[in-house]
Order: sequence, then C-alpha cells, then structure tokens
Amino acid sequence: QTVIHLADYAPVPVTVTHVDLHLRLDPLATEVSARLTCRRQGPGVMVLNGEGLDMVSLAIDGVPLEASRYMLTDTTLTLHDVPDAFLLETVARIAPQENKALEGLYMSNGMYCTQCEAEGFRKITWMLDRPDVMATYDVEIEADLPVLLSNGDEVAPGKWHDPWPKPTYLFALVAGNLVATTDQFTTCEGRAVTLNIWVRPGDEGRTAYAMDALKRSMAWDETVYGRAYDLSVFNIVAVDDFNMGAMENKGLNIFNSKYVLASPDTATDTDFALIEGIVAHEYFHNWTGNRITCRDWFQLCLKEGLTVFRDQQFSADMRSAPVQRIGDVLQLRARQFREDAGPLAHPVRPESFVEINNFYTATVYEKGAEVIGMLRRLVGDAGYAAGCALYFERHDGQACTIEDWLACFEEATGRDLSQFKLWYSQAGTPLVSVTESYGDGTYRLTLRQTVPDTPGQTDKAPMVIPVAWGLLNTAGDEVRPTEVLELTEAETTLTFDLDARPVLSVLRGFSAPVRLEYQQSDTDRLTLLAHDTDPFNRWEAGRALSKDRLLRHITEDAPFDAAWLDALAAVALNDGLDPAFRALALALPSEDDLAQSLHDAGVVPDPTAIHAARKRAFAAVADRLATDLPRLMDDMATPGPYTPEASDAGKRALRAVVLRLLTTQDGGGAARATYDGADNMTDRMAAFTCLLEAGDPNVADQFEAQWSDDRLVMDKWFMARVAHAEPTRAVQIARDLTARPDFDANNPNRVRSVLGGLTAGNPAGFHNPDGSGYEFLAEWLLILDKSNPQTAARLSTAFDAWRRYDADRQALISAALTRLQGQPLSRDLSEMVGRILG
Ligand code: B3K
Ligand code: ZN
Repeated sequence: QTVIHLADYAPVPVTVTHVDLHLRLDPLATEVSARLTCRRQGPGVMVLNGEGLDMVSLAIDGVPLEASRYMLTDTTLTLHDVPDAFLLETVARIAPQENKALEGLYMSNGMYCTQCEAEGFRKITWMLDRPDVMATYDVEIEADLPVLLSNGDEVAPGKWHDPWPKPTYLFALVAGNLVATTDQFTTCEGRAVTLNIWVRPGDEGRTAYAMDALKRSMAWDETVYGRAYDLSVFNIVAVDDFNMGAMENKGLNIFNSKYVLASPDTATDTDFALIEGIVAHEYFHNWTGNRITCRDWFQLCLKEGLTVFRDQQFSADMRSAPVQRIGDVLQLRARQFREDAGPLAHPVRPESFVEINNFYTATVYEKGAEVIGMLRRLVGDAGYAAGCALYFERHDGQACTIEDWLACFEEATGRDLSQFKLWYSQAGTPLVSVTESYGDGTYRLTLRQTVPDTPGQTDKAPMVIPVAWGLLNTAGDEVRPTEVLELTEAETTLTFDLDARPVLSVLRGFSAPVRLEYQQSDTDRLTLLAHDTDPFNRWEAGRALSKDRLLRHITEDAPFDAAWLDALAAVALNDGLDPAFRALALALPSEDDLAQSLHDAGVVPDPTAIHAARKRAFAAVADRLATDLPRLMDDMATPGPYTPEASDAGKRALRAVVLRLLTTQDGGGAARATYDGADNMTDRMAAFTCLLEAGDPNVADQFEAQWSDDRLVMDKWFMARVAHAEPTRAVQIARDLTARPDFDANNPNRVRSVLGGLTAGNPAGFHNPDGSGYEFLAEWLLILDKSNPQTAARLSTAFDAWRRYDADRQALISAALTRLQGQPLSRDLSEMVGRILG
C-alpha cells in the first residue's frame, strides 16, 4: 500500500495548458485521441497517469515516439527528455460497457457518462490527473446518439469548448438518448444562460423542482456572494447508476437521478429538500471548487466544507433557518461525531491517505462546513464578506490551499487565525464541560475544553471555540441576550453580579461542533424548552430531556415521568410553534445516538435493549397524547394540491410523527386510512413504514404492485422493508431481497437501500447477537468490492463503531473483518478494513 503524504506535495515539472480530445464512442472499443499542449515549468521527468488503457499510438510533435524515450506501466506513462514546449498525442482504447466501478467513462442504462473526481480521468486517457494542473479543453464526441454533451459551450454538434481552465476531475462527457427540460436565466452581468436538465425519455415530468431550485441557486449566489455564472449553457444530467449524490463538472453537472427527479407522487418532502440542497451545492461549486480549486486532494475541505456551508445557508434562506440548523446538527452528530469518535477519525484536512475516495467523509464535508461557520462567527458577517471577496478576487483561476483561504481572512480582518487553524489539523470532537455556581449575588460560569485522542494524535492543544450563550431568569425571561465567548484556553471562567440564579442557555445555535458535558437540572431544561429565545437550544433542551429519560430507562429501568411527557405534549400542542419544529422535538434520539451516549457514559450498549426502550418511550408519549392525536392529525391537514413548500412539508412531518404515535395505539387503523387515501409519496411512505412496523400482512405487496416499474420508488420499498422489519427478521428479509431479480448489485442506490437499510436503518437487526448481520454485510462487501470498490468501501463504515459493543459482538465483527482482510481486496476496501480494525 502506497501512502500519500501532504508533506510530499511538489508541483509538476511539465504542465499541460490545453487538452484536445476526440472520442469515438463504442461500448467495448471506445477510441480516445488526446492532444496535450505541454510546457516545462521546472526540472524533472514528466509522469502521466493512465489506468486500464490500451495504447494505440504515442507521438510528440507529430513524430511517433521510439520505445527508448518512454516507459509504460499499468498506471503511468513516463516520458524521458521532452522539449520545453511540445504537443503530446496519444490514442487509447477503453471499454466503458465493462466499467462497473462507475469511475472514468462508463455506461448506465444505455447512456455514456463520466465520473472523474477524484482520479477517474486517468481511466479515460493519459494525463496529469491532479487538481493543480488546470487546462482549457476542446472536446469532440463521435457517436450515433442524439445527445452529445461535454463541458463549456457547444461550438458545433458534438463539439465543445471550455474556455475556463480546469483540472481533470471536472471533465465530463455524456452521450445518449436524452430529452431536456429547458429554461433561461439572465445573470446580473447580463449573460443569457440556457439551462437544461437532461433525462431519459419518460422522466421529463419530474424535472420541474430541480429546475426551480437551480434558478433560485443562481440568483442567491449573485445576491449573497456576488458570484455570477460564466458560460452560456448550464447542463444537468440525471444518471441511474452513480456512486454518490452528484458531481459539479464545469457546466455539465451529473446527478444521481434520485437527486434530480421528483414528482409529488414519487418523491417525499425529504427528497425535495435534498434535491434543492444538492442542486444548489453543485451549482455553488462553480465558484468554490471550479473557478478556485484545490492544489491537492488534502485540501478537499477547501471546496467541500465551504460549499456545504454555502448550501446550508441557502437552504436556511429558502426554508426555516432554525429547522435547517437542527437538521444539519442532527446529521453532523449522527455521521461526523460518530466518525470522530472511532477508528476512522481524521482531521478536516487529512495528512495522509492511501485512497482519496475514502476521504469524502462527514468530517471533510460537514465538520469542514462547521469550521467555516465558526470562522464567520469569529470575524463577523462583514469580516466574512470581506474575506470571501478577497479570496474570489485574489485566487480566481488558481488551485489553492487552506493557508491561502485563511490568509484572506487574516488580511481582510486583521485577525490572527493561527490557533483557529487547529480545527483543520486536530481530529476528534472537543469536549467542553460546563460548571456554574451562584451565591451572594455572583454568578460564576466555568468552561473547560479537552480534545480526545484519535488514531495517530494525542496530547492536543486547546482550540478556539466560539460559544454563543445567553441567560434567562427562572421565569423564562431573557436577562442577557446572546454573546459569543471565545474559548482559547483549556479553562475559562466568567463571573458577574446577578440578583438571582439564572438559567444558562449555552452553545446557542450550536455555535461550535463540540460535545457538551453539562449536568443541567430538569427544571432549567424545562424552562429552556418552554422559553428560550434561541430556537436551536429550545429544541436541544427537549432533546437532552428525552435522551436523559431514555438512558435512565435503559440503565436503571427508570419509568417515564409525567414532567417530561407533559413538556413534550406542551410542545406538540403549541400552535404558536412551527409544525416542523414540533415534529423535530417529538422525535426521540436515534438508536445509534443512544448507543454512542451509553458508550460515552462507560456503559456497553445493547442494541436490542435500546430498540425496545425506544419503543416503550414512544408508546408512553402516545399514551400521554392519546386524546389529542386525532385532532392533531386533522389540524395538520394540508388542503389543496401537494406543494413541496416548507410550510406544508412541516405539517406533513408533524402528521407523520402523530401517525407513528397513533399506530402504537390503534395497531395501524389510522395508518391504513392514510395509506389508502394518500395523494402524495410523503404521506404514503409515512403510512407505509407504520404499517410495516405494525405487521400489516398486505401492504408490502400492495406497494410493490403499484410501483414495481419505478426504480426510484422501489428503492424506498427495498429500504423500508429492511429498516422497518422486526429486528430478529431483518437480516433474513435483507438476504431475501438481494435474491430478487430486481436487486441489481451494479446499481449503488439499490445496494444502499438494502445494505444501508440494515446497517443504518435497523441497528438492532444489524447487531443481531447471532452475528448474522455482520456475516451478511461482509459477504456483500466482498462481492461488491470486485465490481465497485468505492461503494464497498463506503458501506464498510457500518463496522466502524465496533469497539462500543460487548465482547461477543466485538469478536464476531473482528472475525468478519479479519476474514475480509485475508481476501484480495481493492485499495479502497483494504484501507478501510485496516483502519477500522486499527
Ligand atoms: N465533488 C463530488 C464528490 C466526488 C466524490 C468522489 N469520490 C460531489 C460534491 O461534493 O459535490
Ligand atoms: Zn461538493
């Protein structure tokens, strides 16, 4: 295994400034002719990347190269003694039809498409396949297909010119029988832009929402960041077989069809919100990623953390900001905190890797976004705007580092960010413990921070932690509005004079990605839940109460007390609150969250017991609200045709929670009525999952009979059948599903529905004490690894929390991982298994 280190970065000796590509497409024998304009910029030999390519010819300045002047291996082409400036001409042959790794040029349902980030371009032709080599492109596509697309502007049918220098990873090509939904956008600079969303015939009716989201994204980036689009066309293509969500190729974004296609009938509110966020994310990359890119892959968070931050800002502006924030924090805690607490913990800017695809992680993306949020809080809105403006002006057209980014904020604001920079290099979720005392008119608040050890890192330095806080009195009135305390030392104490003991609201808005250790009293939490002016902390107080009750129920068999149930009921029935917020407050902490919390408290979690406890808590909430539930269902009705607007979606979200509660009481009567009467997929899915849990004997077949022809809807069916199965049956159900003819192991969405439905959707099922869940996952990892290493590696993270569990489960998991390790594995999966085992 070759390990790549950040410290070893060196620029290329010979660079490429222009790429001329001619592709003659054929499923088994595509011919790729490349003409690279090369120029020396330092001493050394030129080593190009090329993987799985058959060489047809090789020439420099029109003269075929003699064997003594180059060396060809499976992964490289080395050129000896090249002139200072020359044209390198290669012809390669590849077989896109056989490419099941979905990286490079491949075929999906009869169409050709590409995925080059991070290192897929080398599977198309020989090139300096690294982000600091930026070139302009001319591309000509030859194929007997109606639609031929590449980056930039179309200069003649099938001929594309991209004037903006870009790295290889942003190259894209699409060819197929596609139809477009077309619209127009005029930028603030007066440029007329044609917008196209290309889909397979039959899917045209499902593009409207993505198009609307695209136009709103373009307008938002102009208003909020001053960034306008820079080509005459912006193309989006929906592809069925795709390893991740979407890809920001210059002027030609390629999307997993799951994140473009939506109609009320087939997509849920969650799907609509994800489509909006992902369309925005990929569009925003045009400036944060494409115009200014990364010098090397260690700087991935430069584009990803920033772009996630921007898409979160956008969604907050389009919807309810507090609800968006709560959702983002839920995701962060579920994925990133878990990652940071286990063997896969790594800094936001990693310092080494074996396979870069393994570092497109929650830490790089979501924690990377939190770091930008903290930076903005520290330098203020005006400082943030000034720093961004300087960054865009100074670095346009360049491949940059985190140092470049931070320097812009230091210069624009005069602030020293050297300690802040530790957020990029120190892994692990900081723990902030809070203690307070009140006496003789003095309130004293002490905050202590520690950063836990993570693989390869111990004895960490204190970080800069912005802690937003405020005070209420015990009657619930705010007595000190929000201020930001900047922790820079291991321990910080504040004291002030106050007439009475206050109620502390700390880490408002989740102002830093840290874990709080704070034994706040129930009374204070109840006060915050009822009165805090900070909506995030209002929700957080309720969550802390719920979590505390669940943990005590699990460890001490404590009953669910009336005070907690009354408080939840008060939120549920408070018509002054946003229904979406009420739905979030009623949702109990997830099973995985509870497992991690038990582990943090030194208790070995039992997934079966957690599942049962959560069910009992849910039943207790339902009992408390019993008489109100039918009325709440009615109150939350959304008359009129379905719209994906946040206000209606919030009502449906609350109704879905109420339906779950009702199901614990009526065995599925209300869910059945909702299912039969649903006119949209959100309500239908909510009822479907309730009915699955209630053991309805017909609903799975009914759903299937109605939707068997719809791949995206059937993905939901596959996932729900596993995630909502009774835990002792989940593995067998998953196994049976993988044996169906419509289980396509080459389609990552379908694979994730079943395997993710088990590992993430049904933890008690996955952790069945007999080890069958572990065996099942390990078997599939091995199968998938042969065709699609990226997807296999991604799914292997389900094992990462294995050291939380009891000795028997640990032994079963480590045996499964060790067996895997004994097999020939891809670089992707072997790095992951090695890191997880530790
Ligand atoms: N930049 C791509 C992710 C590429 C993943 C490569 N394994 C999508 C995104 O973050 O927008
Ligand atoms: Zn991105």
